[in-house]
Amino acid sequence: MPETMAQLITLAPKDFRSEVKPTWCPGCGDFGVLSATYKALADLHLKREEVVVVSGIGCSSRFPYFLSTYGMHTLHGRALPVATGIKLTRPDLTVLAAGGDGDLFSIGAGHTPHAAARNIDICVLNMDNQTYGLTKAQASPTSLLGHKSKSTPYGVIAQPMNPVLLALAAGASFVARGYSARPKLLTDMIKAGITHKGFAFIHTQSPCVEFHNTFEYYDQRVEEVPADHNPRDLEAAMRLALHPDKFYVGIIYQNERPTFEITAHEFEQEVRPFDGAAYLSQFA
Ligand SMILES: Cc1ncc(C[n+]2csc(CCOP(=O)(O)OP(=O)(O)O)c2C)c(N)n1
Ligand code: SF4
Repeated sequence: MPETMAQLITLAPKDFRSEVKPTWCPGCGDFGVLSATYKALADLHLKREEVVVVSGIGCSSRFPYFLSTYGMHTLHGRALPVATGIKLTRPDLTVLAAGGDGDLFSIGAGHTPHAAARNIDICVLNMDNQTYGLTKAQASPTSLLGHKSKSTPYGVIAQPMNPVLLALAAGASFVARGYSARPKLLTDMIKAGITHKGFAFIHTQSPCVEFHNTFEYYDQRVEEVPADHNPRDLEAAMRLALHPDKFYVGIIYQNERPTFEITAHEFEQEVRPFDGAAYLSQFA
């Protein structure tokens, strides 16, 4: 088919489904994030070969299998360094990183704030179910105080991490929240995050119906970001993130600054032109 004809074809959400049927439990919140991603990619008129989805390990990290785009299921906690490498090498691609609260805030917690600070242009889909679903429900860094699990039979005694506050404090240039049970809003957040030039962090409450079903809990607490909220105001964004009872969904913060791949490229070109032959001669 001529290139021009191929360009005219717009893919439907179903075209982003792979042949692999999701292995998640029926009702798992991650289905909502996956459908919203199919819809967002189709709405943005992206082609399958223009997108790479990278993940770590966990139920949520099975994400790349279920998309017909390029994908990489890496090591536990290592989605962001791999996604960063892909974006640096191929800045033309849309790079998504998918992972759970464990993957991004336990074992991968060393990478998340640094990727945000660098402002690498990738979009992170964090599916937070407040537990380690894959390994059968140990407590995670976002489990609430008192949460009983196999690893905390008397209840969690540590304060939970606040992923939205952490992303804001680390310097993410786009921070949004979604909820699996609100697919339309979640699709809009994913579209906005992909379109944003810089590190986009989308925190989604995505309940684990098998071990820690919090749908009812979040149904009672989820509220849209107030209409008069200014997403460029970092302090106002932090106040929303810190609200003790409400769980604000929508764009919490957005600002523009140079992305890491552009700064790195300019550095290579202007500050330290790379002499490949001289570099290799050190190892001769
Ligand atoms: C190096 C390493 N340590 C531990 C594990 C075991 N492990 C697999 S998934 C997981 C936690 C997953 O939790 P989360 O990222 O929240 O994903 P969920 O399954 O809840 O979607 C752990 C501890 C592993 N696979 N590799
Ligand atoms: S164990 Fe929980 S997180 Fe994993 S697929 Fe089942 S419902 Fe989803």
